[in-house]
Amino acid sequence: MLDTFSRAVVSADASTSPIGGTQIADLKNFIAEGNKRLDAVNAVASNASCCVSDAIAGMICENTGLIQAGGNCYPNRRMAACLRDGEIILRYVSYALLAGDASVLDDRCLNGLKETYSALGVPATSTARAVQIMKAVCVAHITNTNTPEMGGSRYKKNETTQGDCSALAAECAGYFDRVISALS
Ligand SMILES: CCC1=C(C)/C(=C/C2=NC(=C\c3[nH]c(/C=C4\NC(=O)[C@H](C)[C@H]4CC)c(C)c3CCC(=O)O)/C(CCC(=O)O)=C2C)NC1=O
Repeated sequence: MLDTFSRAVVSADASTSPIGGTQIADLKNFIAEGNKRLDAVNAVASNASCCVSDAIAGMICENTGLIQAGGNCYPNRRMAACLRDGEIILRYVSYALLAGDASVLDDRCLNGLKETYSALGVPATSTARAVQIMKAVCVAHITNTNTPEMGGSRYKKNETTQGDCSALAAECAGYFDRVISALS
């Protein structure tokens, strides 16, 4: 797996060039925004169980056939596997966000997942829907725009310094999009 720093080294080495001015500027920015990034990772990780259960519940609400005989979340053994997969995906997205690089997500989570799912009959469109909901939840938590209306009884505001986290929210959204495109 790579992070922002090792990625800069690999790219430079591939063209046998030294680390140049623009890479240094990018790395400088990565360091300068480091505390923001840690807050964003914390916003995702500390709301993980709420995020996963909300996404899987939402997916099932929209398609109750999933929990009826013949559905891929039936019986409870499959429901548990689905919740666990939601947690796994969210965990690897949070690692990618910490590293500033998607390789950990690609190599350790997404590699071969589409094939596993099609072999087991796990429906890709339903998985994509759950991932979309997790994306919306995480973007709201990173930008601290989650509302009591959407959070219900589990509403919790993150205690962070206010600032512009739109770039980190977009980066995180991109990792979720990567999951969806790897499965479709
Ligand atoms: C390291 C990374 C990693 C990943 C990503 C992973 C995924 C993964 N999910 C699996 C199963 C599964 N995954 C699901 C998931 C779902 N079913 C649905 O209807 C929903 C759409 C969806 C939840 C969102 C289900 C139900 C199974 C069990 C399928 C079965 O046994 O019939 C399996 C087969 C083995 C098992 O049941 O544990 C793997 C390998 N395992 C890993 O170690």
